[in-house]
Amino acid sequence: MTTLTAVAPSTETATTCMICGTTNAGDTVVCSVCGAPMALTHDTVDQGRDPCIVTVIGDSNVGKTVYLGVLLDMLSKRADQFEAVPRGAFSVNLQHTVVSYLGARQFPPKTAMEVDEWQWAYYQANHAGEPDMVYDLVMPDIAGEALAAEVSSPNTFTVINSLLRKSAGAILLVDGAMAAAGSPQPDFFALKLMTYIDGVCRNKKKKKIDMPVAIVLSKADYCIECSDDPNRFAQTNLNRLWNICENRFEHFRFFSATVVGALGYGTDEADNVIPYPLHVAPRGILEPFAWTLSVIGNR
Ligand SMILES: Nc1nc2c(ncn2[C@@H]2O[C@H](COP(=O)(O)OP(=O)(O)OP(=O)(O)O)[C@@H](O)[C@H]2O)c(=O)[nH]1
Ligand SMILES: [Mg+2]
Ligand SMILES: [Zn+2]
Repeated sequence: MTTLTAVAPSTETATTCMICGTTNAGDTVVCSVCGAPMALTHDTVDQGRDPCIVTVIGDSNVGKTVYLGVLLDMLSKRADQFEAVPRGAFSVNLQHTVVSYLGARQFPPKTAMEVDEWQWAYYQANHAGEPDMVYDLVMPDIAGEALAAEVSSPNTFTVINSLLRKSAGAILLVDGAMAAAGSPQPDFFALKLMTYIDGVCRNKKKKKIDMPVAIVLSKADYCIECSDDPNRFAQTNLNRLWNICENRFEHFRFFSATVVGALGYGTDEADNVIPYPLHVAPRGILEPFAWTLSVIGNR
């Protein structure tokens, strides 16, 4: 008869997760608690340089998963002279899921609230213009509801706090179509997130937050004013957000983005009206990312 015994991670080979601080066995691929790639810790130690974490944040249903999946796909296809190589097969999962859904004319499902269900992508990226500069890019796909919970009662999701503290830059998605329709929700949610970042990243020596934040008005296909002049749109429709950016952030810029060229509508089993992406035509996806990296590189 065989007896099975649970073996604790050996301290000799055990590795501490860079994001949440959990000790994992040496051969673990992703952290057992937060799902962060353990290669991140190994590479940081081996190469002696900090990883470049870019965090995509925003309210639930704003389009984070779709944006991130399409961005990673463009990077791995060498868009705009960027070259990105995935570190670990798990890094390809998010882009694979999003591209498969869009190819089948559907949007991907919403991200689960549980931390260990978030998909992380870890890529080594560089730009043809500066071949010596290699970015260890880490981009997790966070659930909007988890962000909302953490912002309203801090320490509900400690991983979000430590992730933002370690981030070199952030891409904040704001629903441009909802803001254009007069809803105050996008403005208030973005204001809360920026206030949260202000608290987490505050540096006593500097007056303003140094971390670059690219603010992306998503679903620009619904609303042409977002693309025409994102700054003017924000000053008019997202005035609270605009003001906190000016007051507290050293580097911020507004962009607009969309992934669809044409939408169709149908109903699900519960008779809810659902949009279907009939034609995928990404616009403005790469610009916020390229701007964020350029600010990080020049700091
Ligand atoms: N018109 C339009 N709709 C979009 C676009 N991107 C996303 N959507 C819609 O927004 C919905 C939510 O997109 P997701 O990427 O899942 O949103 P999310 O921010 O990841 O949401 P959570 O996972 O709940 O945090 C999709 O199901 C689409 O209906 C876009 O570029 N244009
Ligand atoms: Mg999502
Ligand atoms: Zn972890």
